[in-house]
Amino acid sequence: ASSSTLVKNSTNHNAIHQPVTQRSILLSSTNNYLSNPLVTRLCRATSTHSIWNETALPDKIKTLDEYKAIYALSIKDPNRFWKMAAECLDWYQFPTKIKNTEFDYRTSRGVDIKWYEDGIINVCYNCLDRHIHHDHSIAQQVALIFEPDTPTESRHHITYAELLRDVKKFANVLKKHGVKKGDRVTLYMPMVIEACVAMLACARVGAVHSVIFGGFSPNNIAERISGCDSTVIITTDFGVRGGKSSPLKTKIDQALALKQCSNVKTVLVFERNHGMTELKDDCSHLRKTLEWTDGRDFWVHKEMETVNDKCEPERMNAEDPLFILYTSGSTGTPKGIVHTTGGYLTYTSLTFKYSFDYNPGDVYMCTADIGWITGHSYVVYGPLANRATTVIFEGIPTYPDVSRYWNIIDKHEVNIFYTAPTAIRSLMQHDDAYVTKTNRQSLRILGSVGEPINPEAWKWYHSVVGDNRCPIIDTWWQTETGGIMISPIPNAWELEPGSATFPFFGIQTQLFDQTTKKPLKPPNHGELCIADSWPGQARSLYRNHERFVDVYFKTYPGYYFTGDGCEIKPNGYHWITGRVDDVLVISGHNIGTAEVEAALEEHAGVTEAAVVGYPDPKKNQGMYCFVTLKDNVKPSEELRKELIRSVRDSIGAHVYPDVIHFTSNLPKTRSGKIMRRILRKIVEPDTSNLGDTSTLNDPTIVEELIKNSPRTK
Ligand code: 6R9
Repeated sequence: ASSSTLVKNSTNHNAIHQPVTQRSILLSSTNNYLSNPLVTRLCRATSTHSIWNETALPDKIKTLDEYKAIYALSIKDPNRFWKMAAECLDWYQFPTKIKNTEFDYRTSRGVDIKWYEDGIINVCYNCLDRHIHHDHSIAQQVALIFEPDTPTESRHHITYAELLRDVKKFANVLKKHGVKKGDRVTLYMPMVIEACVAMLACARVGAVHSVIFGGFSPNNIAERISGCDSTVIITTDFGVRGGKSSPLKTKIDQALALKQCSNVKTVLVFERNHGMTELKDDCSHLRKTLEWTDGRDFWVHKEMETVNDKCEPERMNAEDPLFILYTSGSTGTPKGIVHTTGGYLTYTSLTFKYSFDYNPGDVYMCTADIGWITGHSYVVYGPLANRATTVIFEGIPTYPDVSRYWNIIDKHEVNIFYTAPTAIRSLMQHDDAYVTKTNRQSLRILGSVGEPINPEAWKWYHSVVGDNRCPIIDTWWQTETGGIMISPIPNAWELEPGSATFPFFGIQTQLFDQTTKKPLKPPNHGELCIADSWPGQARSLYRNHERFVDVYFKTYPGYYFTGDGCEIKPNGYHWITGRVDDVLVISGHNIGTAEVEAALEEHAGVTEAAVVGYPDPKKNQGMYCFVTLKDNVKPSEELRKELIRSVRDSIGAHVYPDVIHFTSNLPKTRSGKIMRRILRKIVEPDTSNLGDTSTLNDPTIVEELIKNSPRTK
């Protein structure tokens, strides 16, 4: 079959779209969407005339009213809404069934999620071929801009045509090594263009990729390879970050030496930045030290010479798995989150388009590593599906100095920049001049993801980085949700520092009381659940549907449980208050640790704070605050008192930090999340079994904290 048989789905299938006014949506609706107070409020506030034509989704969401109108429709008639969303992609066969989902584990069907189930589509085709197919001039548009760890003058740009050619050739290399539709392929790659090539090539041939973050150790790698029975590994010889090289291929060798990985037949090794001879550090001196297993290990650049550049995309069912991604950090064995094809691409594509207000020609940069979900959804799939130009950054924000991000923004004239609060907090502790000496006039939109962004960091990001000009798009979502769930739409409504504002189309938030397990009507604060399915959500855990149901669907039957706390204010704005296991109950008061952290971080001397509880016979729990200070600030008794005072001033007199522990660093996962699980154990104190600390950025910090904690003395 040739790709020319693909249909561009516009209005050429059966549905007759009746123009429906908002009033008629409101009045004619009999289903329970109206019982959702948020929806009711949104509908009531909406004008009575239709503000969009309702036959196709608009290119942009410009106003709150427009959002409200579309949101109301997306909840009232998800089949219609998500059909229109799917029309933004090209399908070999457009689905006749849109939504077919069950969240209630107590039913005979059980938890079961299917979207577009009879649709046939290929993700790689939609990210690459499609754009060129519809407009030949796109072939010459830059798809990826590579920014190497060492900021050299040289630019490495790759166009859509070049990326497609490389992907097709590499897809043929995969086929040559026996990779077939449905096979699992593990990627262990740094942030280089070749990582995108490898992911897209898997998608092209229908293989299921499992990307492991480049910082993981051989034991963790082995666990993740055997967990999904990968027989083919894709890696690079080396990765370079912050001026240091890391021997990725050697770590794979060590992982494969472990018994559980004996099924691996093939290791495909990219040369770091093959052919980029102008790079100062091309690792050629290290290459000589590599061990090589003949018959198992292959250089990709040599394999690429043996294949041609013709490769038809595999026709995939919408519900065929696209990738597995192991989630980081918490207890137990890692969870292999499974995402599928049609719904995932529809969702990441639409959220990218609206949340970042992407315009053709914009340069977009997301600093997340492709080893995390943000790298999957908003470095690779979402941007490419929208024909974006994306900067792939190999390095770290502090190398060669703390101006690096802002220099990259100037160098490539980045318009949309998406990063994490942990990076913002680490950069804001240095002199503002590191930012202000750069131009940054190209910036239009600033995004945030990964943790609650405290108002201090939000304001710094907004005023210092964005010159008070760029909206801060605080996007709340999870590996399990596939894409952005709660986020502002740029310039469509007012922002409040620290609030992710409103749910995306089709997302029905519902709060519950942690103790009574009863639903709560906003305005309120409770545990955040999602009432109905959306196309981007994970379908299961790899070969462990039972655990999937246990973790996400048992706490509140009929709902997806996020594990996060949320406050919905009277104006409908959503404030994520952190993981619900981070709520402290002190003398009958519920206190969100994120709130206390934000209060501490408002103090001019503080860089970052992490607050956990410990058992206290009188108050139920005591409050323990780990605090890191700015370069020039010294810990003192005076400062301790000041911090306690500012917490009480900011939240209330009932909130009293019992311990302030000044430290040089905090235990974080490599994606930058503070591991509160470990901090909780330290202060309990229960340091005999700290669980898995191997995913920490700097495991030695744990010993130091134990040594200096008054609770372990
Ligand atoms: C995308 C990603 C998910 C958890 C999530 C929440 C926290 C992410 C946030 C946020 C507040 C935001 N989180 N974004 N909290 N505001 N904008 O990070 O996925 O690595 O699976 O983490 O991260 O606690 O539950 P993942």
